[in-house]
Amino acid sequence: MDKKRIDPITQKIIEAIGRHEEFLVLTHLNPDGDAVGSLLALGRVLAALGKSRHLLSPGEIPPECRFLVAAGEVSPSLPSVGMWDAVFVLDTPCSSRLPLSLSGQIPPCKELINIDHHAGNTIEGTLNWVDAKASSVGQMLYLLFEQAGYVVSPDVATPLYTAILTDTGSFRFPNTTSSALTAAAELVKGGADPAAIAGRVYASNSLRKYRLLAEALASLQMCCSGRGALMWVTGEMLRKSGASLLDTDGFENFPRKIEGVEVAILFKQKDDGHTVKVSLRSRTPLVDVSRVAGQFGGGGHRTAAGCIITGSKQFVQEKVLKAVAEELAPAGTARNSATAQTIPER
Ligand SMILES: [Mn+2]
Repeated sequence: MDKKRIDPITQKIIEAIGRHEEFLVLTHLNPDGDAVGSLLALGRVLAALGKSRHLLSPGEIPPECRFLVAAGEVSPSLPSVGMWDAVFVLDTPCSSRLPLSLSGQIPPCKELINIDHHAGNTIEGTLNWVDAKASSVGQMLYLLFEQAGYVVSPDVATPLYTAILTDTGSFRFPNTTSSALTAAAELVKGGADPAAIAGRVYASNSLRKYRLLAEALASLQMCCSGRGALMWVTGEMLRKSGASLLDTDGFENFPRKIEGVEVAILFKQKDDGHTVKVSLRSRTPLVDVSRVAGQFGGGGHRTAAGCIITGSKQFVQEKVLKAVAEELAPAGTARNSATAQTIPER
């Protein structure tokens, strides 16, 4: 990447930051490391620039990201501001993924700045920077700060590094590009400590999570003629282990890591026993699981997508397996995909 080239959209965002004073920063509900890391990093840069900023809580912060958040740094409520100067929406592909406290509405603002790496982003900002080739919004913000000449301090480098680390699945997913690694390396220079961050991110499990995992692993099975694998988390397992659906983060990696598996499916039944959240992962963009999720009103990326289906366990499993089998056909198309286009995972 040519560092001297100033991208017109990032230039416009830098100018918008310069001309406004009062910012609201939003990210998606059920936040992940990219959402939390990006929210905090942008908030801290705005603070360092002497700007007034409000970081709205996107909901419960997942355990692996809690170490990033300072007390009182994100707020569950929105102050009564008639008109914000600018609202940033980060890592959020559509308004239905906005924090629940907003009821799907972005508060009135002079400027809406949409920064995302989901290809199908439908947020209509006054400024839209959507880069589906970026590993994470954390990587995009790194570029923005770098182009603006902001000095990245360790308290900004740490959440940005965490964002890239988690959205690339610890630098293992197909979105682990040289620019993602370059950004990560520069953030390490800026004070992010990879070993310390990994220690916090990957050692944050609760005992109830392992109890739930033990139950769920017993349901693991192959499907789609050995090209798929599936796993269930049922309402009964949640009750038995005392865990919640928040504790299922990373469970999709178990079916996903079985040799020869091209599509991994994690079914998560809500406590009501009637609704199932389905997480789909594909090993390669040549098998497009967002198309499968789309059939049931969901969506996502080609290699990581999800949907919610109402119905019994058996009903939901049959529907999804049929759709996955259709996506997998013709046999063999997903193999030898070294030349496939890289698509961000999350
Ligand atoms: Mn992301």
